[in-house]
Amino acid sequence: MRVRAKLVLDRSKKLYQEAQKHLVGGVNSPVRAFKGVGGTPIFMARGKGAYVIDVDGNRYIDLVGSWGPLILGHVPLDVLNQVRRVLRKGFTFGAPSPLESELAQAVKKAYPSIEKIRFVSSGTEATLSALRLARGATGKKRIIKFEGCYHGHGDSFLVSAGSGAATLGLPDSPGVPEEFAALTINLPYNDLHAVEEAFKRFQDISGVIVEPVVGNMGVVPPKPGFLKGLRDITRQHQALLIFDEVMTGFRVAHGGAQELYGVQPDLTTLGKIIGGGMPVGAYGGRADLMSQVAPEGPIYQAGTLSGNPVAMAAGLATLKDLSEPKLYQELEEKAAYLEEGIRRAIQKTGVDAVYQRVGSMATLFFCGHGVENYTQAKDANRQKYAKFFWAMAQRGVYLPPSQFEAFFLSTVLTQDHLKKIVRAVQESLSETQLV
Ligand code: HOZ
Repeated sequence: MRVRAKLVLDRSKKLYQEAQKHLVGGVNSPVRAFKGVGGTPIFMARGKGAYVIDVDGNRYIDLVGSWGPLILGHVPLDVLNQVRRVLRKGFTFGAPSPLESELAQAVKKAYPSIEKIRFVSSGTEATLSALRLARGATGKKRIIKFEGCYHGHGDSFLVSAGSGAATLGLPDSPGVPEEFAALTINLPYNDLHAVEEAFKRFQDISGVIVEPVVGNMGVVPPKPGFLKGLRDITRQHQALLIFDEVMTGFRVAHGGAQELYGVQPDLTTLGKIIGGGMPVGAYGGRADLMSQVAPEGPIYQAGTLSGNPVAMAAGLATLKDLSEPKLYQELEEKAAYLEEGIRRAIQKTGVDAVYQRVGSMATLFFCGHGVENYTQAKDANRQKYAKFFWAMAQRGVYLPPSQFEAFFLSTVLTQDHLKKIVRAVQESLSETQLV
């Protein structure tokens, strides 16, 4: 693997200095400030296929993929063409347009639990709206979430939250009134007993929201029976089960985690891939629930840019490409090849690390044990991850700048890319060992 003598980031440094004068922390989303790995945030100039190229001209194999949406890599031709086609006709109408139903049908076909859907503009908007619906439909106030799961930045979810909140050590944000936080019951992931106990204790639980495979404390799979157990308990207590599949939707399988694990939730939230790189979110589920949303029902939610043709076109073109039957099998093979290489590298170097993967999402945790919940995730050595991150960047591989985020693989990774990544991991782990 060619190691750059020194990763030159002069332009990134200049741009970051300037950005800090105008943008909060120089960024528009906290993890991008690189507090999790130190150093200067890398400013990106463009992406092409499996690569992302920074403003100093350094080229990296991209394992972030804009945090998940870019499953087809950067600027896939089919998506570009569809976006170009609609752009000429108008960016947004604030009125119904034909592609909304087409995308709805494409999503419903892959997610039988979704009988009706509402498009919004971000994952955060989707989870907030799903929670309002759960409360409105059940007439109950409380919600169960799991420590280290991240469901966007809504008040009810910023309690023991993962992702950037975990990276910055701000899992409970100031500004969330304690009266709101009190309605969120936080439990350890993968702990069904805790869920049963909570339902015994509180009679007013509207639902359980869960990342069916966690991506936001790093990748943590559900233990066998966990999701099915949540399904049974919520049914028993007339509470709703909400799968937050913003990350896992069209990612861990075409039909998401609900297909992979064979558990049907009442409501699902989606985002990322269904917008093909454009800002999008969605919530959907049982028709009797969704029909309680305005204008069919009284539960209010609206959005100026919801269902805009550009996002719908990008999403549709992406889902069309993803409907190719062999694609997920091939992606799985690539991800498995990478996993094997990384596991070998861990063995060879003797570094205390574990690689956890579900489909094309994965995390290399720098700790000597498997991770099943947030307490265990927090054991990971973040200094080592930071060292590893920069060693990989030096070797032309761009990783998430935080231990508590996921690697996302894309379909355009070739055998050659994968070999390069494995070699970079082997060398970077050796360097990391010296920390
Ligand atoms: N919280 C996002 C990933 N889990 C990061 C979003 C971003 O910085 O773009």
